[in-house]
Amino acid sequence: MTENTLTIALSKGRIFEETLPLLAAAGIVPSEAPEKSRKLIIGTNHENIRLVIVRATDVPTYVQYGAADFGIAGKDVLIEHGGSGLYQPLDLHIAECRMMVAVRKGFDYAAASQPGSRLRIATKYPNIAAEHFAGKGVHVDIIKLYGSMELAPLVGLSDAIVDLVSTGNTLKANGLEAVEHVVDISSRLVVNKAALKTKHALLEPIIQAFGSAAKAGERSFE
Ligand code: PRT
Ligand code: MG
Repeated sequence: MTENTLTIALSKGRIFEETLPLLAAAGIVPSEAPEKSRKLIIGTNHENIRLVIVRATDVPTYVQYGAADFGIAGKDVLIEHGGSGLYQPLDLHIAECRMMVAVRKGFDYAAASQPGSRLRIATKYPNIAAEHFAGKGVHVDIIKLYGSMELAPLVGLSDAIVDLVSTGNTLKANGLEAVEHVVDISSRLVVNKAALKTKHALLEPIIQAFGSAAKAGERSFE
């Protein structure tokens, strides 16, 4: 791509939905909704700005390698990925949730998580989980899963899970309960470090507009 074009990496679903108002604040309107289209590259009302629709966990990779100039990714994804090659100027306060430890209702987590004890943890977030339990002095066997973590304690795959919780409905529907807070999660703007220099004139007003819109959104929840 040339220096006067911009490629933005976004995932479908909640991040796309919650990013639309931020894009609008920067004067950018996608020409179609990714939910309704099978296209992976979506144009906008600006001839030189396009969106690429990727898996949430792939957003940092596209931005790191410069295949996208910037993108929006959850802090969960960014901690697991590591921040290399990425400039993270803004917390956008969208797609907010909490990373929690959860267990089957009735499981005595307090007793099972004493320093020196050993737990089996199923999670999509092995790095975050390992660091959390290392900090508590608890030994863990981590079982990496790619989805539906809630099933693992129900069928004896693990003692506990480390997963994201927003309403708590998924845990409740599966007879699980959150027993420990790991980290608060929200989505961040991530910018390719080289693009920040070579495309500064194009990027700066968008970063400014996202920043103001994110702050305004934050105030409206107070
Ligand atoms: O779904 P897919 O496998 O394609 O990818 P993904 O799950 O990584 O993407 P997506 O779009 O579901 O999530 C994108 C980002 O949204 C995540 O990286 C988080 O930063 C953020 N986010 C905010 C959430 C949630 N809230 C959330 N509740 N991501 C996932 N969940 C899941 C959670 O894992 C659990 O299964 O929703 C379920 C719990 O929700 P409640 O409301 O029942 O508590
Ligand atoms: Mg999902």
